[in-house]
Amino acid sequence: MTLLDRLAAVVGPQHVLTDEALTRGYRTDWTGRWVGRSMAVVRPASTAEVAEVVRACAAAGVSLVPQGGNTGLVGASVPADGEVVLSLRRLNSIDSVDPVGRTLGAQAGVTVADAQRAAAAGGLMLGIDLAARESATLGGVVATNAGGLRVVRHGTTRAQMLGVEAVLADGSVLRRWTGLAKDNVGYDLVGLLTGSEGTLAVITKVLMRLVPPAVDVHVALVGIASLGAAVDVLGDVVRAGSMVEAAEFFHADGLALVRETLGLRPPFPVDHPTYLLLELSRTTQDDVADLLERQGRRVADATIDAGPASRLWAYREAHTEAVSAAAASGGTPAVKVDVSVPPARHDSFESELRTVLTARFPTAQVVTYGHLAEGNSHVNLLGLPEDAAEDATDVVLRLVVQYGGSISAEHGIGRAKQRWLSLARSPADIAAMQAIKRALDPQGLLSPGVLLPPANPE
Ligand code: 2HG
Ligand code: ZN
Repeated sequence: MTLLDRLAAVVGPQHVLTDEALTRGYRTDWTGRWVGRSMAVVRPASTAEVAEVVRACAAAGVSLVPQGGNTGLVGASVPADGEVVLSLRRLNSIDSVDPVGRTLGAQAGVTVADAQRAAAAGGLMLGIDLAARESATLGGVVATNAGGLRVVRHGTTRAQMLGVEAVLADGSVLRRWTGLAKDNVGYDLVGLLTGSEGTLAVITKVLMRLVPPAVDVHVALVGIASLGAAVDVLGDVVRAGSMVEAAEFFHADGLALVRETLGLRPPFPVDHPTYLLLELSRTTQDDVADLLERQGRRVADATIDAGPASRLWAYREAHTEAVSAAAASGGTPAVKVDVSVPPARHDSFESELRTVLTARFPTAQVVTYGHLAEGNSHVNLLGLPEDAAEDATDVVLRLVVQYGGSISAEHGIGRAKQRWLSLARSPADIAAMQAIKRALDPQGLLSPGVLLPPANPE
């Protein structure tokens, strides 16, 4: 029996896709920058089927790439050179919402938006939110330790994790599923699999904590002179004891792209260099207005809406789509570099970045936006010649390191940043990660070339 026959026997022939046209969407990442070859796309419907698929691939010595909603931006969810794509999207049921223990248990292919709706129906909230919520899956956000819009309030995905079920490279099923806030037995394998980018196991189920819902929410969009001024305003707002649910930023050039793509009206009568979007809870319109009033001339203009304030959020959330539309009209995908720096140095980092990049790559348009509280800039480069992508990424990442920042804030390393790992982690650290990889996946079957260099054959 060939591997394809065996896979078809496990999941049903209609769930083993080999046709180039049918597999294309699974082989191409969201940015269009990463397009790979795949032996087949396999779509199991249960943990048992995932385990069988992994066992069959292991026996045949064929590598696998687990994939959720395929919204990742670093090439980690698509194959490179013939790997089987293991799509988890059919594992899409929510097992439980426990309003007393405040947990949600769900299969890996449940979308973030569906999990949010289930949590809300139980009177609670998922601590994770991101613009790709309707397509991104829980397994994917766990595999990447995604950040998103609510890290300032609830932390990253790792901070939401109570348990996980995952299929290891030998087909065995690891399950940590107590749901207890206090459970201190042994190594933190749940934390380890969170952010492992598909290299250590295939996540099949997740048990996440739920948080109290944000109430009396107001959103302010603030026009401001600089990123530094935005950091200062946020600092004052935090020190005033306000409950900050989100703090985002973008600049005039990004807003222009968003307005063009979505056909939106400008938020203010005049443009401002930078915009701060603040979401606060347990507050009133008047309190938010007073808070901003006290900022004096730092705040050039502001508009406040009651939550969910989708009209104001659209200006920030549509940036990814607007950049992608602009890149498509220019003919090359944008170069996307997700980084973080200490917030106090964020403004000088961005200023120096623009200077350095435009001096070296005169045709580049540098569009940044991101999550202010974590000093997290999404650096998007348009108008770069395709052969300059690596060099431009190198310039960004080296500057980030000089500023004491991280070369991956929330998107992961994937294939995109693999060659820069040693900028961010010491040899001893990388050796420890490689030892873990070898212990859990001795054949190097899972997502080869993602995060770590592919293992040398022994
Ligand atoms: C966001 O914050 C996402 O909108 C995507 O992390 C970032 O488009 C990007 O570079
Ligand atoms: Zn982001």
